[in-house]
Amino acid sequence: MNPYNLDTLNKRFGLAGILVFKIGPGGLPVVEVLNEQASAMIALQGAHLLQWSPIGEDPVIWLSPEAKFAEGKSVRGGVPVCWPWFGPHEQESGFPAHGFARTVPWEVFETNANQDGSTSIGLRLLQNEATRTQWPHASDVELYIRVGTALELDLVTRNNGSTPVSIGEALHTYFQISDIRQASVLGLNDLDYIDKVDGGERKRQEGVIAFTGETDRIYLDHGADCLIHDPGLGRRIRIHKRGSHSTVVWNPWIEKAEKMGDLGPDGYLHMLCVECANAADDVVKITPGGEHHLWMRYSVEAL
Ligand code: TA6
Repeated sequence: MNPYNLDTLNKRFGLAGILVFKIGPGGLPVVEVLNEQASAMIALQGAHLLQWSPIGEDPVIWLSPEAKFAEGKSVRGGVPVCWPWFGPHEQESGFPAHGFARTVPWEVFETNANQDGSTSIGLRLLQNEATRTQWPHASDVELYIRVGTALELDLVTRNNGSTPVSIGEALHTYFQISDIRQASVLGLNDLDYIDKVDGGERKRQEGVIAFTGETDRIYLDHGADCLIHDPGLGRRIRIHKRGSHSTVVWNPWIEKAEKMGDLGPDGYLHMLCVECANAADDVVKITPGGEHHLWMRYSVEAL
């Protein structure tokens, strides 16, 4: 069922010359933003940011050339919202990996043309029988997106129930890079991480992260900035965050990418996931009536 009426959405939330609702890839409704600072595209399904490019800058967010767009299916690339768990569900193997948030409809409840020239959009997950079956807790989840020279995302979970709830979450961002073999990630040295490529072994990061094969790590107890260094594009992407205690670093490399089948030829070379998360040991407990913010800002710096 498609809960979106584009005419109504444009009447209520459209911003003339800046923000418009339209049919996007695969027939999925999207909101397109073009302001004086940047352009972006967000699918209403999953509140899934698909594209973000500051004016004059190469795209910062990677979207697979072979991404599939279909109702109820996750999209390869962009910023998938992983909620209310990260990875496989602890008890129910039949529940979707990374939770259901990224594959269900979200509704827009506010848009703003901000004084500083950026544009904000607020989206809320539309709960239904399926989501309540998988997540039988009185809660709301909203995503606030601010599109400008920097990109800000704020994933807000509210516990409306009478008992504490624990959530795992991530903004599973695919960053566009020139060549994974030249890229590196700074800011995670001396941290413990779970190495999912090596049976979940716990290890300690020494120095910068370089990439020579499949890499799938959950860095724990990390709240500081990290940087993606991309000499090929002559830039580094700064990831500044609050409310996130884990950082996930993932590149599938050649074999895994081929098995996944939706990264496109050599797609693995041009993408790198660095995800602000609360995963593994870092799941978040929210008290009754409380709320939790997973907030981050991406910005681009010349080398
Ligand atoms: O965040 C890294 C990861 O958990 C990898 O293990 C890999 O499964 C990736 O997410 C992609 O997951 P998806 O369900 O989007 O195919």
